[in-house]
Amino acid sequence: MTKVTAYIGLGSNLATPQEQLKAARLAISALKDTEELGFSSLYRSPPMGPQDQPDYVNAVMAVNTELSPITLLRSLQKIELEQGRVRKDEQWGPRTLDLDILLYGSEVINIPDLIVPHYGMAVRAFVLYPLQEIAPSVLIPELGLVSDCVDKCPLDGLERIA
Ligand code: ROI
Repeated sequence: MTKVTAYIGLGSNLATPQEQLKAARLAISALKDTEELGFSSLYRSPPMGPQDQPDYVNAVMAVNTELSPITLLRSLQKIELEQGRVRKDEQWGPRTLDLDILLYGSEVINIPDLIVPHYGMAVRAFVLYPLQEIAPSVLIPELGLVSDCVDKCPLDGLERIA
């Protein structure tokens, strides 16, 4: 199998978000045929969507992986569940852990459970700014350079956590 560089978005706004992201980072690094290449700073961001929920902590992780996109997705969903994620009916409600495949090499993927590049990533400050920190010159298929997307994206209250 060939190795692909994938970027994963991490988010949490329940149950000590910084600890959730730390645990998720370890779990992702421990996945079969997967190694960590980079991890951004942590960022605090006001909730996008319903406002009656806590602020989020967000980060982006780069990995080299031999897992297929769908196997990577299922592995990330397992980690979400292991860290206590409960899927509720509310679409944009609070969550202990959200792991999204943002990019998988330069592939464009559109299958029932997985759309890559992640929809909305080009306009979400809490995705673009951490991604830019670890991969400023990466190309988002069909959207352009991360750094160009950042230039068009307001911070929306995003703050790097010292
Ligand atoms: N808002 C922020 N700031 N960060 C997130 O990770 C995040 N994730 C979500 C929704 C509910 C859309 N809002 C978010 O899934």
